[in-house]
Amino acid sequence: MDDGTIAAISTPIGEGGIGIVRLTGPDAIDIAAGLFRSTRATSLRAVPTHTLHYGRIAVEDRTIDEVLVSVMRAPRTYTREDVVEINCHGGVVATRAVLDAVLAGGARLAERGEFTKRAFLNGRLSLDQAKAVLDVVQARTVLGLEAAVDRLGGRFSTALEEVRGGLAEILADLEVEIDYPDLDVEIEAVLPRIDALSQRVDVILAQSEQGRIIREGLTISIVGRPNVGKSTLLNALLAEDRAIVTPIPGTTRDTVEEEASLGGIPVRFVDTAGLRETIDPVEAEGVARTERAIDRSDLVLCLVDRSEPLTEEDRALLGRDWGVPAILVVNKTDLPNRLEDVSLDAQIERADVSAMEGEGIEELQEAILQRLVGGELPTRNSVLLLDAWERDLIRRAAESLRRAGETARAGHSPDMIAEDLRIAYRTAGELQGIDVSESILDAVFAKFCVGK
Ligand SMILES: Nc1nc2c(ncn2[C@@H]2O[C@H](COP(=O)(O)OP(=O)(O)OP(=O)(O)O)[C@@H](O)[C@H]2O)c(=O)[nH]1
Ligand SMILES: [Mg+2]
Repeated sequence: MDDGTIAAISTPIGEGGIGIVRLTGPDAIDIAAGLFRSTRATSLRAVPTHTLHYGRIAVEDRTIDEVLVSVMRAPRTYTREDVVEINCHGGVVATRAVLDAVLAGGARLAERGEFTKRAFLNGRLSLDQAKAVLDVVQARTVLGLEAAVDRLGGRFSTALEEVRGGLAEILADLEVEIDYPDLDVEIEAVLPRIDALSQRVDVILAQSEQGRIIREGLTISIVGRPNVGKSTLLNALLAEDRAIVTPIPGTTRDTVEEEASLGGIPVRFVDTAGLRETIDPVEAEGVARTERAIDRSDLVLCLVDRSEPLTEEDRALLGRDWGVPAILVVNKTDLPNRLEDVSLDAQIERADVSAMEGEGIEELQEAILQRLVGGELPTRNSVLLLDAWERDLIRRAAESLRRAGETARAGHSPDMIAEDLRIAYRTAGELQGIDVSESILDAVFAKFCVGK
């Protein structure tokens, strides 16, 4: 590992209240001290740890910015190295100039996630926790944030530790049986223990599936012929005046997307251009985009207007196979019903709303959740945020445990039972970050932004 001193701007690029240049490494304090000027006599090199100092950053006699500098000495820091944070006035130019001065002073520009990577390599964070840091930063809903904070607190590693510990105990008993068959260890007694662990891992797997939804979110498209009220419905679902609404058919030309939290799940609602045959090239492109939006949706809201009889276009939509769950939304309940008595029910679920008046919107939201997560709303305790690699390993561990249970039930030898248990044990170890390869580490930290 390159353990020189690194620096980066840790706040978002742009104008803000403050901009922070962060340094970590053996020369962090030295470099900052060389640039720091204050009316006090003490140098930053001599100040106590975890203290804040007011002054200026200057190169030779040219002042770059007025700053507050915090000095934190190893090991009680994020990276376990010496850390200095220079709080600048928020402008882009000033913050960049301070960073340039720090780099000229001997620091190297940090790579993505390098601060957190050092925290991991120096034993301050487990790999699991380092990943949780990323989830905290990228949380899209309050629930996502809570789940990430729980992971940071060690919820996943504790669960893994229990599983791995349980496996080690069973394996130890089986080894005795293998080595000393005469001792006659009760194989039957091992089976319920394997089953209990197997169930435990299945729960982790189910929780990670809910976690996947929380992390990645869901996409819902609102489709229908022109003028049925799609944009009005988008605005009602978002409780915000997001899309343009007019009485003119063909108002929405491009897809309009906005994210909202639905029961803690980040949901991206896509309002689309009304589906119809058209010769207008702009509208035609809009219709093509609608089709692409449908393709990447987890659910489709298929809208009709009840104040007019169904048109051919409506019927075509209603007869369509969406390939994903769909809900028929009958809009404009505030107007008289002119839909002839067609069997709208078919197989498709129905919700009646007045998007304009906000009537029936809550019921629609419930119907959506019912379709997407079976009404089982994810809660803080029911979600585990894992990435695809981790979910895959958990799936494999679950599979090995199931096989071990079957082998034991079939009365096979302790040797054969132990084989599958060993696989599960190794998999759990891999998940705990024991023996992770450099390439996996790089992949993890490359997802971070520079300065984190
Ligand atoms: N009375 C009543 N009018 C509605 C309702 N929802 C939408 N409208 C009206 O219907 C017209 C069309 O609404 P939009 O939301 O623009 O319809 P759209 O489906 O997005 O139309 P395009 O973008 O052209 O495809 C507007 O005049 C809305 O005010 C409703 O629930 N009740
Ligand atoms: Mg519209």
